[in-house]
Amino acid sequence: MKQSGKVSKYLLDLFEEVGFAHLSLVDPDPFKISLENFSALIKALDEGGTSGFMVGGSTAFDKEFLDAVIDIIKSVSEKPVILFPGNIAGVSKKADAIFFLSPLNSTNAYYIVRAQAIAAPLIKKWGLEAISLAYLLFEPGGTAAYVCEAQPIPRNKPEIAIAFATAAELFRFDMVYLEGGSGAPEPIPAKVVAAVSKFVDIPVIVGGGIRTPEQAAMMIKAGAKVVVQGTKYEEYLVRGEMDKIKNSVKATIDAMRSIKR
Ligand code: 1GP
Repeated sequence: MKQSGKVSKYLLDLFEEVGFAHLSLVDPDPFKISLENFSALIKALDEGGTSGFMVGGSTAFDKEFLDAVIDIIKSVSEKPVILFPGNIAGVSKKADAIFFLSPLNSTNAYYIVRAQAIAAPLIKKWGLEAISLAYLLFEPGGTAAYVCEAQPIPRNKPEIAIAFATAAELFRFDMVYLEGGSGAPEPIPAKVVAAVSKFVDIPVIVGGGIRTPEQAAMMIKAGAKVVVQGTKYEEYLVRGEMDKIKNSVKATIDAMRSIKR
């Protein structure tokens, strides 16, 4: 991974000093979340020890809502906000960086490179830090795989995951994301994460269906450098169970840390 700006340096320093990063994903979809209690969610995630925030999703693009979400995060936390766009409308200059991502196992050139090409000149003009990310979607696929017309990688085929992740490395992507799908019933099997992490030299991010501290720790043990969680905390927000969020993140990070001790 190249150190291309402040956020990549921040992540690389975390990998070096702590061994991993924990990113909290917020889907700026007004049909999914309301801004009531949203700053309390961010504060709890921050105090629980998350390393930063990813903002993005596959559906409902409301630019004003996206900007409002970023403003709230930045008013509550000093940790970086990284865009995780599902389409062109997921880009905002208010963020600290963008995961400039390509779903390599999509079957549609629009999602692989054409949307990114349309957004790229503006991203460069703004000086928004771009961290290139190969995005690999696994079965059962979920909304992201459906929307970007992916052919999801079978969960029992580490060799296919290795093939795509190695292609990402040879293309000089900064990182590779193994995506199990937001809200997936189970995370990607640890043995797939381990096989990919062992074979490629670029940092591996894992997300989708990671709910328990043990599952998160298992991903770090398997060699992932970043664990992403979204649905679990969004559910607390929707149910108004704000008191549970901070301890839940803290328990997750403690479990991940115990692997590195
Ligand atoms: C989705 O991998 C992320 O892109 C997070 O997944 O919402 O299941 O935590 P969850």
